Amino acid sequence: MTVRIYGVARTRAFRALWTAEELGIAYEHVPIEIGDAGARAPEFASLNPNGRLPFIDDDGFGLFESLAITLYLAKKYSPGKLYPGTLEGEAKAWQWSFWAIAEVDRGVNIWSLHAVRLPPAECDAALRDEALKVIAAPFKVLDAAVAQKPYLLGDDFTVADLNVAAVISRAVDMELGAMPHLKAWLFRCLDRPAARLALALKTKSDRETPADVTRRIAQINRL
Ligand SMILES: N[C@@H](CCC(=O)N[C@@H](CS)C(=O)NCC(=O)O)C(=O)O
Repeated sequence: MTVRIYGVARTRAFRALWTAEELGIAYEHVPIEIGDAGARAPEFASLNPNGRLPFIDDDGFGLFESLAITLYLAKKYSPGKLYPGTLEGEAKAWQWSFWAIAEVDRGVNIWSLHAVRLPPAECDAALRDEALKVIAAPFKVLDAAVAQKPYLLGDDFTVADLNVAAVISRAVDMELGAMPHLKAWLFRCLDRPAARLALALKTKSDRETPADVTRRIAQINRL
């Protein structure tokens, strides 16, 4: 039985791909694009009626929302290891996951589009600066959280780290000198063999994304 992961690696599908690599499970990557020719095509409506990426099909069980997917896979395939084994550990993994989505996901995406991914002439400096302002306070919180320990929950890498590091993975291109603990932690997470494999897919897919698709990403997602 194979988990099918839908979505080009450039998208939030990266989060699911990294998790699958971390778990060492057999999976099939279906690198469909955003939009009408991909995730919004009628055949995918039952898997994700939102028409967004990623979603998975685990032996007939469909799931959308990237961090619900990573938490589900970690709990199913690595309880007590990648997925914390205690109630409190589980709650902390949820805490950091919801935090990442609510506090930094959109800001990092806006920054990355208007600092790195759009053609330079189309980058909006005001949007980029506003995004940096929005993420400044939560980034300080994260910096403090990993100042005294290697990972968010303590000595071991867990799905809490994977989720937060995956959400802010594009922050590797930011100037992070003022947040040395966050920077060291982020690079530690992204240097894991499983992360490197998933990042290679993402980098390849970034390179293969034409400028008009990047423009569409900014438009569709109002970034
Ligand atoms: N909260 C969702 C967001 C999903 C999302 O916005 N995905 C983007 C790609 S990274 C997408 O599919 N955008 C195209 C669209 O909305 O049509 C998650 O984390 O899975």
